[in-house]
Amino acid sequence: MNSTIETNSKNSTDMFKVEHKDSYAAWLQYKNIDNSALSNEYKHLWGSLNVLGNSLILETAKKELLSAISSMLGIEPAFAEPTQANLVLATKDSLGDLVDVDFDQLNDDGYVIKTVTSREEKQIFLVGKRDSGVLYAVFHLLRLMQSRNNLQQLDILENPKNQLRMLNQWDNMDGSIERGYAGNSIFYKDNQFSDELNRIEDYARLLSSVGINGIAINNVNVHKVETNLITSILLPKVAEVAAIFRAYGITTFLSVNYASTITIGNLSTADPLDPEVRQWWKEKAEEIYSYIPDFGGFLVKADSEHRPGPFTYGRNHADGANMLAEALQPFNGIVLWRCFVYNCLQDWRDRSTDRARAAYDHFKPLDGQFHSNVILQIKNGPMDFQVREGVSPLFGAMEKTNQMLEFQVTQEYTGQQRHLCYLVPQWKEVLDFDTYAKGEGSEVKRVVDGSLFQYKYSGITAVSNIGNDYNWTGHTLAQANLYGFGRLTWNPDLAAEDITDEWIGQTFGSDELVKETVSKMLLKSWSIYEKYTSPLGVGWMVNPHHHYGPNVDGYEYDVWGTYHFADWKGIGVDRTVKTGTGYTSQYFKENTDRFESIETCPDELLLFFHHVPYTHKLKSGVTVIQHIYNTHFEGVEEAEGLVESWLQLKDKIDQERFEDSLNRLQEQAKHSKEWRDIINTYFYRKSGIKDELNRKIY
Ligand code: GCV
Repeated sequence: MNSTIETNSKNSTDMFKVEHKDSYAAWLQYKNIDNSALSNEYKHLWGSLNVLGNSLILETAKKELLSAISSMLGIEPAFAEPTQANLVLATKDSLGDLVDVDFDQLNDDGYVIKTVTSREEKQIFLVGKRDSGVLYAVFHLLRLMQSRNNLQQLDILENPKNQLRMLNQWDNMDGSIERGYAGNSIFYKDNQFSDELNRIEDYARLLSSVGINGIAINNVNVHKVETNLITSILLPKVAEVAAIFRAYGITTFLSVNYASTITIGNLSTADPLDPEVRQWWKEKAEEIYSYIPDFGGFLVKADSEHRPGPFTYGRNHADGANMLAEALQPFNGIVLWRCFVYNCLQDWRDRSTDRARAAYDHFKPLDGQFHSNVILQIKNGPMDFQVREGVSPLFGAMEKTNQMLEFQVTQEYTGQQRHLCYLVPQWKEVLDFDTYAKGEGSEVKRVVDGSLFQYKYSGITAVSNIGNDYNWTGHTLAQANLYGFGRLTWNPDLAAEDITDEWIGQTFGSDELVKETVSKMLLKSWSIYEKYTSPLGVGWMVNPHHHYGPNVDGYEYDVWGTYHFADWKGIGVDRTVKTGTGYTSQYFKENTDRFESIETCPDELLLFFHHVPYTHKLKSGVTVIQHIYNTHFEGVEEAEGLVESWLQLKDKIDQERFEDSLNRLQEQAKHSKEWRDIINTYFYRKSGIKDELNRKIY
């Protein structure tokens, strides 16, 4: 079976490139083009090259282009004068008057790709406002080539919709990854930095190819060892990693321990209003920037799940974030302050404290109090990356405070990369959710791209799903989640189907059966996973702590709690204003009304918002209990269908990727039965209501 194999040897990256070539290359396959007509056509277009300007990123762009062309076409373009070269790479500053580009239409990372046919030879210009745009243009062109597009006449203009397009690594320095499902960290091993820098560079290539421009390289739970990342002991190593990412247009950030002043600073307090504490952070920022002049800033988890924070000192989160923001300000650094702040030890019987309310309750009153270089980082839902939950009502609720959205690419609650669960459709629903913050058309995507309230900083980030497995993501098909996250972050308006096709074409080639089959599998997989796991938005029902496998009453903490409030009569969390926790009032009126009423609340979120009897009839016409039975039977059948579909591709995909995925799909199909049986039995015993179709419930 694939995957977490021993990767301790120094040369594992080099070995993977040879022995696991296709798995490792992910979507940057650059396979030889064996269609000779097309290959000749491309060769003619790529005969010569000129790169105008000098910079690290332009060097990267050239390197990527040359290696891809050599691998796909077996040629090395010759150098030619800018007026003659088939391919010209240039920035606003270096282009001169070679071709007409309206730079006012481009944002900082934007680019154009333009064919000019007026000269003797056809020329293709890849022009960015800055060098990062040129690199993105190169990856765009290579995407087109990998998908075997006609490149005769190109006229493309692209701007990323989001300014910050980031990933968060939850990697610890001992080499483990919190919620990692693809081996160990590529960054650290045995409390040291890894010396396999080429692996990090290959990761940078993958990220840059989909437009990612920032990365926080350590876990938001910053333990003792990682607190030292901001000391002179480890900063030289952080700088080495930052240099690799810099060449790919990616800025490096660190997660910091809020109480660093105590842990490493010899102070007795971390009170954000204490002058000594403030001074300590200012000096710390200066020191960090002396190693990494373009350091991005700090990512902070405070007052959450036992992490320290300003509450200890009777201060609020604006006090905490602003202290760090002040220290970073002189260097243009930013603070990514997480809103995942809640009391994990709360007793759920006290219905006035609803975890879903926490982020809004803590942060909304602070709107306008944060410095301009603070961004609030908000998880897509108010709970915790469930297979289905409401969208966080904090989006759009803070007109005067920069916001960014946090997704989870790593599949913590969605099958841990042992089950197929392609999350692009879920993310699209979140991005398209209308907050009504400024009336109709105030979708989450417009909040976090900064356009709704003209935020200074904003964007989308996510917890990464990669590790040191030879295929990066454990489940080969989970590579699609990383790809899709990047593409969607670049442009949230891209259709899920198009992103999926792009990924398949580049990863597996252009065979129609492969394309059609894999696309269907991916696009249905979230719904399949939802069917056999927790129903109708209620969430959880997973084993506590590791979050894999069914456990209906599973609860994390040593206090009273279930997440679903099921008894013999009914199930669901009453979050209404009228009779419940009042959470629905945190939305703007249109959504409050929609979710508050059982009549208008969408079926798929019914149990997230309401406690109802098992006999309650859904809009679909079936009762809640019958829905639970039906979907759990269907989910298993469909999970089995995924195996059947994949088997059709046996001779069309290389053996390793075929078998790796087959093993995982088979495990999923088997495991889905366990889910079905445990959930169905639990609710049959609880409710005493039989399945109308008399299927066997164990
Ligand atoms: C990094 C959930 C996860 C934790 C994670 C936390 C967070 O609770 O289970 O592993 O901690 O979210 O997002 O901070």
